[in-house]
Amino acid sequence: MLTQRFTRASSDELLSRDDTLVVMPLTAQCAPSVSGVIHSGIEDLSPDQLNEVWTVNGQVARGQTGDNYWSKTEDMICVARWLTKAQCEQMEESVFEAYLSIFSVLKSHGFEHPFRFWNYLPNINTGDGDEEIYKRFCTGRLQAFEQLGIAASSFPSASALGHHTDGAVIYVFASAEVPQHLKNDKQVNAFNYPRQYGISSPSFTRATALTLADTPYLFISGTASIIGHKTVEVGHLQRQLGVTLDNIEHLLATANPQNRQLATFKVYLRHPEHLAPARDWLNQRYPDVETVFTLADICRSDLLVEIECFCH
Ligand code: 3EB
Repeated sequence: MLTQRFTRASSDELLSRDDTLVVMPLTAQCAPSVSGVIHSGIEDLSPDQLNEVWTVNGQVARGQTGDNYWSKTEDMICVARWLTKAQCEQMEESVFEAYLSIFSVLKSHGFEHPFRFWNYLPNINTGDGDEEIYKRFCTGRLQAFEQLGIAASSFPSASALGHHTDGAVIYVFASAEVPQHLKNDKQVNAFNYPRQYGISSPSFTRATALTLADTPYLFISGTASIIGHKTVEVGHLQRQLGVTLDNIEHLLATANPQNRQLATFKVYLRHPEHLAPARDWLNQRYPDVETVFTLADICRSDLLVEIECFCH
C-alpha cells in the first residue's frame, strides 16, 4: 500500500522508519541532501510546518547514482534530481539533460515507466512570451521526451509549479508495469495546447491509473481553472476553486477505471492571503480529504490556485 500523508513528524524521524519511501519537507529550500529526503522549495502555508511523506509496505532501499537520488521498493522507484542556480540559467538544456539522466536511472533499475512527475522551478513566471521560465522548461522537457522516443500517449501525470528560492528539482515515481494515462474531455490535452501558450506544449496527461502490488491507484495532475484550453474565472479565488474541483470530479467520474476515492489534496496557492478562504472553501466541501496548502506560483500567471490529488 502506497500512502501520502502530511504530518508534523520531523523529517529525521520519518526517514528513520522502514516504511518511508520519501519525505518532502515543505520549506523554502530546494537542494539535495540525502536519498529519501526531497527539499522541493514548496512551502507549507499553515503554521504547522508539515512534512509530506510517502509510505509503503515492505522494505525500502535508498541510494544515489551520480546526481540522481533514489528510493525504491519491489514495485516502484522515486528518483529526484536538482538543478543548481547556475543550471537554471540554461533552463532548456538543463531540463533536457535532467530528464535524460532520470530516464537512464529508471531504466537501470528496471522501472522504465514513469507514472507521476513533479517539477518545482524558481521564477517560473519570469520572462516575456516564449522566454518565460515555464515555457523554457516545457521546451527542455519536450525535447527530452522526443529524444527518448516517448509519444504523447505515454506522457505521465505531472505538476509544474514555481517556488521562491534558488535551484530547481524534478522528481518522479516509476513502475515496471505500464500505467494507464487518461484525459479530461472538458480540457484540451496539454500536449495539444495551441501556440499562444508557448513554443513547446506541456508534456503531461491529466491523470494516470496503475496497480502496484495488487492495489489500484489514481494520480491526478495539477488541475486548475481551465476549460478547453482557456483560463476561466480570472481574478476570483472561489470560482477558480469551483472550476478546479469540477475538473477533478469529472476525472474521478470519467478517467478512473478502478473507481478510486480521493485521499489527499496538495493545494498550491499563489497568494498567502488566500490560505483562509481556500481552506474554508475546501474543508466545507471535502472534510475527509487530507489536505496541505502550499505557496507556489502556478505556471499561467492568471491562475490563483492549482490542486493535485492522490486516490486509492
Ligand atoms: C494546466 O492545466 C495547468 O507543465 O507539467 C498543470 C499540471 C499545469 C502540470 C506541467 C502544468 C503542468 O495547463 C498547468
